[in-house]
Amino acid sequence: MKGFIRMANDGWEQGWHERNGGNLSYRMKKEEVEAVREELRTDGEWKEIGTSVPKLAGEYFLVTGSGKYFRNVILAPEDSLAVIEVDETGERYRICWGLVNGGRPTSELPSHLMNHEVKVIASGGRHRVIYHAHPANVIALTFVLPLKDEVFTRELWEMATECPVVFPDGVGVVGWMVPGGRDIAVATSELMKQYDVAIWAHHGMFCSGEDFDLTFGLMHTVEKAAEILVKVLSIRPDKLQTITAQNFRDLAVDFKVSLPEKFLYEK
Ligand code: 2HA
Ligand code: ZN
Repeated sequence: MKGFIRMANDGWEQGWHERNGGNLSYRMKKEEVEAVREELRTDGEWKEIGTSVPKLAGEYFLVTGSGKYFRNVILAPEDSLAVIEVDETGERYRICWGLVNGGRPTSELPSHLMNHEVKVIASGGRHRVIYHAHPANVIALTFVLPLKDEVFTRELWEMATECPVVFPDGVGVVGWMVPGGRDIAVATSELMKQYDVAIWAHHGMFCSGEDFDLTFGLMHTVEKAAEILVKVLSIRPDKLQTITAQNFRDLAVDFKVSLPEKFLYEK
């Protein structure tokens, strides 16, 4: 709970969560559920998730509330956050704790849970955090770069030597879609099979990770690279020099990461 609150507040302080923007979810460990079992209600009404996540049957999540402000999480977590339980079919959830003044879990619950399901499988259960934010520089780039995974990945990698080490699998991009529903959840979770980062054009970004440090750090690294790229493009439209495809291959050897060749095209 402390880690979740700190991450929410750090995101607020970064300026990624205007008003009620963004949402965060954490898949609780069995022992964490047991440690707070006495606090968990079992009389909540079962409600439709709006999609199906059978691999998450019986799992508990700590999530931000719909319409709640990240800015307020640190002041009143019991008002801003909820613990929810997914039913045995993976179709419904119920609120077990929090949202003391009413409300429901994040409007992006279908995307969060479908991403969690994909990541439980892809990471062998290690990934537990899904984070959605509205960082300005990544959003700005979705107006000027082609909305292609290869272009975003390569341009972001070039902006800081550490980038390909932090997100060696690259980033995926979803064209503009109506948020909050199943369609954008399906498109995002499809990308999450390959990537830990999915960018929503003209909206924001989703990151997945094992814990709060890694997931916040991933969002921070991608947004920092985007900020540098915005500055570079603002200073002059063409780079005078950059990190080359061969530089990335050399880096991959020393840093023991594998960088897919689809991102190392000749320009
Ligand atoms: O306002 O960020 O995508 C919450 C959101 C919806
Ligand atoms: Zn959003």
